Amino acid sequence: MRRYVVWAVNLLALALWLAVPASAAPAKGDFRKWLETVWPEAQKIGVSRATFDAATGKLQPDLSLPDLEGYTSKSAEKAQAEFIRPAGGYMDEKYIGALSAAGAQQAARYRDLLPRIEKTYGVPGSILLAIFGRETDFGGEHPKKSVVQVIATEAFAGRRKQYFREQFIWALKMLEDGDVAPADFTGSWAGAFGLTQFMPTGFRDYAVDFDGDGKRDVWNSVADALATSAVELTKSIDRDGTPVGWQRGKTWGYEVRKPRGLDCTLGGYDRPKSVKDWQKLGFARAYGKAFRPDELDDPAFLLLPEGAAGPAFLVFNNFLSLKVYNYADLYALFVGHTADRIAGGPPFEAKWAEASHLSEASVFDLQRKLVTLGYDVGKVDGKIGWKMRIALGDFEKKQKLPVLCYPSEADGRALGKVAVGTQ
Ligand SMILES: [Ca+2]
Repeated sequence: MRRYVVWAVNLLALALWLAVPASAAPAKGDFRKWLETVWPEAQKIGVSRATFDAATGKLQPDLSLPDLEGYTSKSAEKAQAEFIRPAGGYMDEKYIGALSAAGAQQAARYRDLLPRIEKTYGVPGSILLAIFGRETDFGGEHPKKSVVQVIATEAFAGRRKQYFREQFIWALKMLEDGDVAPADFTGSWAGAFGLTQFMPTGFRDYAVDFDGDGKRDVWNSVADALATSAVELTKSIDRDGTPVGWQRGKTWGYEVRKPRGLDCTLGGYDRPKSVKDWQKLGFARAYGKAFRPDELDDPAFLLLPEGAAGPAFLVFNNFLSLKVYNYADLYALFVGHTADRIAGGPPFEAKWAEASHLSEASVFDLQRKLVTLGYDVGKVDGKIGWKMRIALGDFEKKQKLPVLCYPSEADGRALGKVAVGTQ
């Protein structure tokens, strides 16, 4: 949730602002009353009344934030849908190439630090640099939103109130403990802060003082921030409760060449096979490289971001660890691939198909129709995740359509007559 493409967010904020009727704003008095309901919870974890008052005395919600409840309209939803980029767009070669070149310079700059972090936590420097580059352009970006204000606003009027309420009390605890001075407590519009972007509970659970100056400073110390990211990766737990912490010495995955006549419904996180078994099905590594002998028996998942078209990947436990950091497949893939590039690896061998320019609204519509027919599409969220791809592939097989595991016009026509109940 905490990491988004900045341009999309700016446009979205603008679109929402244009679409918001001024009368929808909650009364200021409601916010004050709401703050007092948070006080007992803050007190319980050790926040003093003085810290609470100092942080909240003049606090007002920031109603310019995107996606607040009571602040969306049809036109805003439509505007948001237009900002969905196809996979190939996310994997822009120019951006990845530039980021990797800058990452290689950072690797030279931190050639003493990065091996020490890897020795301690098992996470390679190239992975941490890819995250560092992706999140804040290696510290070049300094998002200046007030973390307390953003998080309080989200807890008061956002769509994930409970989540942000917890973040809010832990943000207050950080002020109580002197982890950060109030004026320095700045971050992104999503409430994430520091060189590699943490939330308050992430800071609570993972922050380390790796440079040994007595302070856990994820804003100014590259050592502290990257080590904290490494700790977070080693402690990843999947949504279903499975520990998927980063495994020392293992890779995240590989781009692979697909066999002719590939059954794209083999792609998914509930159908692992050993690398050996994938090889038996005809999968081989891109560029004709060999798999590592010590990984041949490891469970691997087939990832097909664009279904039967576009590149294919076999990914391991460490990919799932990256996904906990940010649940989007494309984020994890971006980080894994950029890390390989920083370490001198080649670009993607296969071309991204840029298969879909579908809006989120039309994907949402297809999802609701597939659900009506009894398919499991995962979350009905307008995104083309792995369960949605498998559901489409199964549907396409049943309808004797080309099996693409990706939305096509033929799917749209075949699903066109399915009536779904209004919500
Ligand atoms: Ca430190």
